[in-house]
Amino acid sequence: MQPYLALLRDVMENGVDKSDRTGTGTRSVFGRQLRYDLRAGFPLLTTKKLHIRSILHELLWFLSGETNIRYLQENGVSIWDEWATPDGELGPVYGAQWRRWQGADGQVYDQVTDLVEGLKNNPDSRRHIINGWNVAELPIESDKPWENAAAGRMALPPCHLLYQFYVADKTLSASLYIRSNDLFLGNPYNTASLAFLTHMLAQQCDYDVGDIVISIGDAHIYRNHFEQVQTQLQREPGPLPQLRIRRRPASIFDYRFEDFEIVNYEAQPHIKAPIAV
Ligand code: UFP
Repeated sequence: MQPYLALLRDVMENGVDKSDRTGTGTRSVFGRQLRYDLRAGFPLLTTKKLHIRSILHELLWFLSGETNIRYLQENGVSIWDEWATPDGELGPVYGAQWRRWQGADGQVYDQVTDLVEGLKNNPDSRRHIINGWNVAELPIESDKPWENAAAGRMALPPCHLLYQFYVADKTLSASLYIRSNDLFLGNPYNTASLAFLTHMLAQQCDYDVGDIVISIGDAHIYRNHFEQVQTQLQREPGPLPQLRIRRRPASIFDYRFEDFEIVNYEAQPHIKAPIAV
């Protein structure tokens, strides 16, 4: 996870202090890229224990096309609670765009099904894309995000918005564009989530895993995370864990939480930090 730690240092040393929507204040740089070779191990932070449960349940929830927080709550995941209506609705966030992008012609597009078909049948294609940035359904800027969901708009515009996949030598690589990334809390989650998704797609298509590449627009550290970042930078990273997937489900939509096992994950203690809403 050296690229991540180097980016934290880069932002602390070279970033610009900038105000932001949440009123917290950030130190920020624009345009950075992180690359991890999945063959070298599963890219989970070892300098701070991560909550793998939330990451995996959220990814399975995206893939199911769900946009109500019910499934997450049933599984003890609260990361989306702040944004939902009293009925738990979030409007057409990630899952809806991935599985049910509605065109102006009324046709509904399942980007994940199309992606898997394309990866299997036309691996050399340069069009293996999942796009979450559906302009017509973006939220209207508001200090009451749940009003957007109630009006059929996304409660939040996507942060991880453009996925592209690449096959060469029967090896699958993935690239993700994140327009805005909370480096202390968000980025390690986003990295692990992309790694899980890439492993799942590779298993479904009989490919090996290659690299994941994460490109970030506004890469920021919140002011109230500076101390935690210093603590983390003083820690020595350990060897990466490995991912074991216990069975091969019938499709990309049939994975269950219990199918995944992270082995040899030895991380240093969790570091608490407030989330900016
Ligand atoms: N954020 C991430 N990763 C995510 C996600 C959110 O880092 O996957 F959903 C952070 C980035 C930013 C905030 O700090 O949440 C979103 O605020 P904004 O929409 O103003 O960029």
